[in-house]
Amino acid sequence: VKFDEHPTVKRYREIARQGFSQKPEEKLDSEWLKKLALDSGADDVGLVDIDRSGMEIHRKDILEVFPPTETLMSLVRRLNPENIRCVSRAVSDLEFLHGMRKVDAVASKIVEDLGKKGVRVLNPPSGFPMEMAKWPGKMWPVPHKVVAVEAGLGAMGHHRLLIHPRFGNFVTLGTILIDRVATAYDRPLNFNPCLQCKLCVSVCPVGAIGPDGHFSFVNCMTHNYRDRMGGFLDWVKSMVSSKDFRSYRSKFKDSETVSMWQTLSYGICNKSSYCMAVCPAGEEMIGPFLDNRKTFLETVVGSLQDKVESIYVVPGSDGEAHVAKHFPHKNIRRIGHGLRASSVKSFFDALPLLFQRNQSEGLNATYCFTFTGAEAFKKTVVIRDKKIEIQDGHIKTPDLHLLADSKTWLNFLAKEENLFWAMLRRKIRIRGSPRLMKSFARCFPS
Ligand code: B12
Ligand code: SF4
Repeated sequence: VKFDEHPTVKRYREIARQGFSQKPEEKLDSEWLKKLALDSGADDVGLVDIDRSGMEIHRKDILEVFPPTETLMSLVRRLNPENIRCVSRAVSDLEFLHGMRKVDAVASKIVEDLGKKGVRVLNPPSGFPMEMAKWPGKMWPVPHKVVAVEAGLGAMGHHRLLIHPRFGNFVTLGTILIDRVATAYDRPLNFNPCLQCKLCVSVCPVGAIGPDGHFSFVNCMTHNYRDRMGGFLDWVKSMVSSKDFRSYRSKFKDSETVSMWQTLSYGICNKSSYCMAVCPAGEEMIGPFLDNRKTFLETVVGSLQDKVESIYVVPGSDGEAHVAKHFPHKNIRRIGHGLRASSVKSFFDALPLLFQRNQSEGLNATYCFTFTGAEAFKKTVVIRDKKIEIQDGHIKTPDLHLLADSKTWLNFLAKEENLFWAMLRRKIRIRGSPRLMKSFARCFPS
């Protein structure tokens, strides 16, 4: 068969004649693309070009998974607010599970249709699975909230969730990466649907959302993700370090073990997500809040605040202090967050995420770190006014200088190496007051 007569070559040229070809230089009509998304089941859609400044810090990760990306299609799928607001975790979890699956299914449908027309596309997961080999680092290539904001599908609320102007925050998000330029792109909204009512602040059981907008990633994750990722690691640790079933049961109630079974067998379950539940923002959501605020507060917010339930916190964390102060009727369960540094780099990357700002009250100190051995690093950590700052290299006069062999340090963090033994062997050395080291450790309970 002559090359031009080969069935594959002929078919490709046929498709190209119908208006679509695999030539990446041909633009895709944006209205047509959006209609395809809506017809496939999306509730809203927007388009973003990869080159815009809002995508700058995320571009490298996106291009790593799909180098030809030119256009990002942001997808919104509505959630049923009544399910999310329900005091039963099972009802709320079902909605999240379905919501995520639906947005992934919509993305798959669009990808299939575009693929048939010769357009190269990639649909990263809306949530899980994630690139777990990167744990405890950033495991997702595309930040759907950021893309949705750029696509004008909403703005980030006080609670750091995307609020759609009509549907409120009751949405799941997805993104499709496309190898073509589109004829037109969307722009961010010119207002933020967030009402600054701060109900999200008042309902979060672990105080992860501060009134000033501070977000404690680790306190949120420790409680909400009790049955996944770091919570799962903590469970494994509890199990293997128990000498018998009785000792295991002193750490895990039977209801907690079967909860883990449910997450593993049925799908991911959350312990809270209350910040999303109480948010009254969005044209189609605001009615009950505007019409009768008292009833809204009593029924939607109060029912979650009053609920008697287990709240998972790291001992000595701001989360633990918050539950004790604001929700004394809830049961504090002390656990580990499971985020163990796998390298000195990930130790420094994680410090801002793990920082417990209230535990640093009164501490104003500069720490220099020198790591040697397998990983050589010089860093400076400044803790001042309940804030943390990390710089490359050293400043001249630190309050404390820690010098350590990198492997020994990681073993110490994993509680597999005794600090005094490491100091005796001069694998870890401290120049400065040990009191400052203790204050440092208090800011990062594990
Ligand atoms: C990481 C993540 C989390 C983290 C951090 C949340 C955050 N504010 O960024 C945790 C575990 C705390 C979390 C919790 C929840 N999440 Co979440 N999460 C994500 C994820 C994977 C990426 C978020 C992101 O890109 N943030 C944007 C960057 C710019 O935020 P940032 O503040 O600069 O950085 C934060 C993260 O990078 C994170 N981080 C940095 N390094 C590491 C390392 C690890 C190991 C982890 C886990 C996180 C992490 O900490 C930083 C500080 O907050 C997305 C899915 C996706 N692929 O986009 C869903 C997503 C944002 N989550 C979602 C939801 C629904 C939730 C929860 C309600 C729980 C639930 N039921 O699923 C809570 C709400 C908490 C809150 N108020 O934010 C939805 C949001 C929908 C919406 N309306 O906005 C998303 C979009 C999933 C989806 N497809 O719909 N989530
Ligand atoms: S609950 Fe209120 S403050 Fe929090 S995100 Fe929603 S509108 Fe904004």
